[in-house]
Amino acid sequence: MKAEDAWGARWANCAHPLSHEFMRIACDKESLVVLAADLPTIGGIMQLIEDVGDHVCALKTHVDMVEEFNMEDWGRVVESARAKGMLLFEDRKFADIGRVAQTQMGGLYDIRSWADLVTSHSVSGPDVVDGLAAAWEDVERVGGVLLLAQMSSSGNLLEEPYTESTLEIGRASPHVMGYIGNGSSGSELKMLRSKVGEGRMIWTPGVNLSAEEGVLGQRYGHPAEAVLSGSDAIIVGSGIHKSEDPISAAREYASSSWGALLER
Ligand code: 5BU
Repeated sequence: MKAEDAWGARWANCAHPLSHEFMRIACDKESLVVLAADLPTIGGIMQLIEDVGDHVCALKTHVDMVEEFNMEDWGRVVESARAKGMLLFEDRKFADIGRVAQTQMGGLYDIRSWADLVTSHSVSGPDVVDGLAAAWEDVERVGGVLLLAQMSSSGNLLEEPYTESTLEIGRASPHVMGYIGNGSSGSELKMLRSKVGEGRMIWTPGVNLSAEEGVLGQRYGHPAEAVLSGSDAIIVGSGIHKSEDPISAAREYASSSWGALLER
């Protein structure tokens, strides 16, 4: 299916090149799944990519949870994700002043050199986004930022006025590809979508086909409901990597999210 037909107004109105890249991949794979590869070893992540990479559009990582991290082995992860046609997305949740965020994009993990997308809090103000963009510029790469407008964890402090200020920061920067929304709540997502409009993506963690509650305060909603409420990508971790059959699970999340997009 052609991306502009599947995505409609979103395709026409999103300006960030990586949003189009994502929408194209989603159409190729008939899936809106972003895989949260929350595993502690490089071998485990490699195996997961091998197993489910054909059904997911992006690999979301937390590099700082990987034991014995080194750039050489990480390069293999990056390579195999790219070979499977996935975007690389480091869920770093930056939150410092711009200059420090720019420096943190380098360092041991050198996120700027391989990540296409990163998450950032907006709590420190708009300059954090400029710092992240400057870091990609330093290595002559283009990247996109997803600002946390909502979270899925219970009792989080990202209330409506904070969400609105976050959207203001996002509107002012071409580097902000979109926002993280709370996938566990259709009503919160509809509200967020109505404020965001068509020009930015909303990606949502907090989705699971079977569970309603995760460990330590994680909340879950149904992936199809999230997409129907305005989410453009469902971020799925344990629903896939903790499943007894990750391949079938990835297929189910793919078809549930893709079906909901076509319905939308
Ligand atoms: P789960 O296993 O599907 O619950 O994993 C969810 C992932 O999404 C995990 O990597 C979190 O770091 C990430 N996440 C989240 O769960 N909720 C949020 O509000 C944000 C990120 Br932001």
